[in-house]
Amino acid sequence: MVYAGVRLGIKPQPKFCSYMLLITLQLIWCTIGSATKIRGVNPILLDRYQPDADGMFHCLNDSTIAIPADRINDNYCDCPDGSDEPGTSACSNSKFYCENEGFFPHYIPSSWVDDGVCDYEKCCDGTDEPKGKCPNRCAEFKDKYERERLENNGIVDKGVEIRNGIIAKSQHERLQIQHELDRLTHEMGDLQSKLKQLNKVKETRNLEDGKLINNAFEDYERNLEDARKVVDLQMTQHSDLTERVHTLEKLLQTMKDNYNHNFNDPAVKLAAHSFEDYVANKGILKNVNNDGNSKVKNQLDELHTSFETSKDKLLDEWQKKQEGKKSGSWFHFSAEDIVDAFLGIRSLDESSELNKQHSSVGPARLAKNIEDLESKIKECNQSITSDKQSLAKDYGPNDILRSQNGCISHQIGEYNYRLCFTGELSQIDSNRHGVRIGHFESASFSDDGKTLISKYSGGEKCWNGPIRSAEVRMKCGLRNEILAVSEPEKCGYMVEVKSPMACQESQKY
Ligand code: MAN
Repeated sequence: MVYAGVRLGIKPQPKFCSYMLLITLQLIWCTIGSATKIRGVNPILLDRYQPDADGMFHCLNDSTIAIPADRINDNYCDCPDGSDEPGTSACSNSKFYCENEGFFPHYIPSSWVDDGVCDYEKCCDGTDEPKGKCPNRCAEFKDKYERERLENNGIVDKGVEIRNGIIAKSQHERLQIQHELDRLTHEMGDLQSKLKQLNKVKETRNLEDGKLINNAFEDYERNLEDARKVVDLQMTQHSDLTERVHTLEKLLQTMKDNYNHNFNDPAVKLAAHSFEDYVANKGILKNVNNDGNSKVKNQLDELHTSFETSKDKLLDEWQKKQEGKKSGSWFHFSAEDIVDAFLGIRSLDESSELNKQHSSVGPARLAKNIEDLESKIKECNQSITSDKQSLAKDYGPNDILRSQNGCISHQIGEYNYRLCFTGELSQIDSNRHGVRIGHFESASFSDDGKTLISKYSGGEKCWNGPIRSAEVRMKCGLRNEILAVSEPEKCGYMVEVKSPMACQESQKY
């Protein structure tokens, strides 16, 4: 069936004079402009529907198939591609073009044509049904569309403004973390070099302590040896004298016992009486006993041995302490340092300089200062690691979510869903029992730029199922709100959210 019943076969006549040609072309133009409109055909394809010199139409997808032009839209399907029936429902594979003048044109499946239903969603001009059945509503649709468009663009404009503010805040926070990281890295350098200095002071002091132990014992040993020599000499002299006294006493005793009284020798008599007095006052040596001397000698020997043992023990302990410190400490001197320190070349010189600086600090204070420094370094290290992790984290395009540490929640059915944008997403039941759906992981825009998708993973394991996770799909809106939550797969959730974070200029139309 031919729409409007008008069809003209027109062929330009190239050999006419130019005036006639101009008039003819104008006529032809007018004729094509009005007469060749064919129901269901997109105007850009109209020339393909003009009959050839023999009055034939060639199927669009196969020009070898030709049918008389009056069989276009005759409600009988001739072309395999259905192109001969654009304005009827005769061919199931044909498409009907709704021009929707003043609004957006659309194609609809040919089966919708003349089926008694006004398909206004696609065909606001009502041309999919016979004339008079569906009044043209394109103006009304256009108005509605315009209102929605303006509203959308207004929201996007404001949303983009809010989003820019959020981005600025996030970037400011990023900058602050970067500055803090720089400061901590600098501080770390200082702390480490201070610790190195203090450890060197301690090391040197320990080395010197070791020497002092040796020196102290050397002195003791030398003194002990000298004392022993003196005692030995004294004892020898003492034994000798005792021996001599004993001999003399025995001689005098013999003299006293055996002298002849009849000789009346006054010198002998006096000597005998003096000896008697001497014995009466002091007694005489019964036998020579040197036990006391050997006791003193033994005690000196014991003292020497105990000094030796103590010295060895002390040196052993000191040695162990030194080794324990070297292996237990996270900070290591280079082999060169240690050798130099032992040889007393470089490090000892440096250290004595350092020692001077720290000379007023006692060993306990020094140990405490080292301990404090080590714990500061540990803390500093932890902060550096956490700042680095934070800077490396994916907070979405322009780092937008970095500053978004707030939460929103919404009751849907039996559950209350709580979304902390850069934290946890959880599902709380009516008994206030919460289940963690996931932690914020990363965010990015969908390919069409209309949705900001943030992912939450590592939630609690589902009974007989996977570990919970979710996708939060944010669309442009002026404030953060949860619209809907669904569970398309068991324990795999989808949360629909409105947020200015999802607004982009490209969403305007
Ligand atoms: C809870 C909720 C549901 C989930 C089931 C799985 O009831 O977390 O969302 O589907 O557990 O057992």
